[in-house]
Amino acid sequence: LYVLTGLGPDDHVYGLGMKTGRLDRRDQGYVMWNSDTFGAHEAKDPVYASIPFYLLTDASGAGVRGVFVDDPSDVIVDFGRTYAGKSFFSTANGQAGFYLFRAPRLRGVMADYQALTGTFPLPPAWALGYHQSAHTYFPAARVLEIAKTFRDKDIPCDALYLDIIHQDDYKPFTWNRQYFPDPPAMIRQLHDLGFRVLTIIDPGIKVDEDYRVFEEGREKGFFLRTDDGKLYANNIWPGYSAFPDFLQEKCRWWWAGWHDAYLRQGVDAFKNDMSEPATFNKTWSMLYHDEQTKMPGFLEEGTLDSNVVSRSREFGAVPPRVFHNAYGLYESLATWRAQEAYDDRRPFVLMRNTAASGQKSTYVWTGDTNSDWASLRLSLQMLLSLNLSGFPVSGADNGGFGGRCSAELYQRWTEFSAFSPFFRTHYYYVEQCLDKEPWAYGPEVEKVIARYIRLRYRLLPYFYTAAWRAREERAPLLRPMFYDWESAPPAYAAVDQYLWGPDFLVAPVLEPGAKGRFVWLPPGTWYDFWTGQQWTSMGESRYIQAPLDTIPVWVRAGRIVPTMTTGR
Ligand code: MIG
Repeated sequence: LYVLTGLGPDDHVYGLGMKTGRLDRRDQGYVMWNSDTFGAHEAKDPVYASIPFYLLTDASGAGVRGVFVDDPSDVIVDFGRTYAGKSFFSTANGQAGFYLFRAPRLRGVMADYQALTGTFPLPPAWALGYHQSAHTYFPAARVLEIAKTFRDKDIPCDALYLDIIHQDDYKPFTWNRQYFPDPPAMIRQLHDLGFRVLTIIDPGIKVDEDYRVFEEGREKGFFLRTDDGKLYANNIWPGYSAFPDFLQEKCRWWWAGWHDAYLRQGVDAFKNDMSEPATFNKTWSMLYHDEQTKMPGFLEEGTLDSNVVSRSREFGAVPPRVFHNAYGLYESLATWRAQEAYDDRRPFVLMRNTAASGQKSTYVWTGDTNSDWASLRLSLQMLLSLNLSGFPVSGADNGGFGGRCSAELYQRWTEFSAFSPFFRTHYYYVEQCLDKEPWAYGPEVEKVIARYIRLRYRLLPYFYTAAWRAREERAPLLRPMFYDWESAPPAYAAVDQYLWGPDFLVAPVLEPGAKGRFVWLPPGTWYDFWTGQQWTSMGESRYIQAPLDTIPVWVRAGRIVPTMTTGR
């Protein structure tokens, strides 16, 4: 299927969720193919998630259009990159499932898209607090030490994460008993200290006859097979591994059931990783189907081989090219269901890969970002775009995942993350990577980091309410300026600032060494959040001072900001 449409001279294009490049997708082209892209830079495509929904607007007030290509295969979209003045999408799948939207305003198209594909569930309140995570949080003593340090220092924090090293030999649903001899006891202590505990779950199940998850899955026919009916395996963290066929509903229920042991031990929620799905053996060398697009045709990241077949009662036999982008989405349904079936908690599933409609069972983080300034800027773009694509509760690893984060970047990034929807620090363990606990950079930096974490909690009643409203209104939580000022041309240029919820105007500092920055103050009256000074703007740009410990923030006049004390 190949659909070519005109692109007006003044059209702006937004959407596609987590993608690189500029927020305005005009003159850019993208491939939908969920990929494990460690350290993705600004020009890398595809990355982790694929949401083939986009919006077109020319800011004239003549109306906003939307396109949703309802296809989880390797859809290509292009907005004037290949043909000047023309936009197209194409799918190799040959399915003709696409939807066109039209509404007077952006918000109408966003609401209609979500009426079709779903609206995010309100997360548990703790999910909107501060979270701390690292690849290196083991053994139990280290986890408890981090938890106690937060409490000793009176720095609020709601959740700690255990990464793949908590497992025995990287086998999902097991514990490394050397590092974690008594998980329920450790989790009880963490609960007593006021933390939620999340564990990571990867889909790769080690091929090992002494491993019950593998044995059971094989017996019941729940793993993906090759086209000649053999069990399929590829190399990933545990070594050769089989992959659940999540398109089978029965397989999802079975997978959900394996979470019960964790839940009984006290685990509160889950992070799902590697379900692009990622594999270590690089397999498909050539994928893209449209030579006219001039898209780079090579896939650099490993995934399932092309001879794999999903076989389910629901969908029949489906090749991986077709189900690829939906694999993680179907896994998230199982992870969600496990929590829903267990008790009356609000489920929480954190994932980096997803597809359209994934918003019903997934909160998104932007994957393995670098600790550099370009990645901070890219993260803002990705979060704004996810917010325009139905995924408001999303965040980037605060400070970046891999690489050495400078003290300056760590502070600026934290200032931004405190005013983003999902606020979690997470980092890698390689030697080149510095620790990123709030106190890791010494007392001067700690003061700044702690101040922003505390501020986040002070403002939680406002932001939790904002989340509820975003759900009711199917609106973004991180709002690009043009969401509210659709007919003001500067709003389309001011993509390095945003509204956090409906009433906070935030202009993060995104450059090293900066002592301030230009901010477009939209028409109206604004209160400087720090000084209370009143600014009335006709819609002009002003240079605003921003010393290292200060992120420029204003509150809309005439609004009430509910706050709370944290007892700290
Ligand atoms: O191949 O589990 O994005 O958050 O810490 C890397 C280890 C695997 C990638 C995830 C990251 C996680 C890491 N994982």
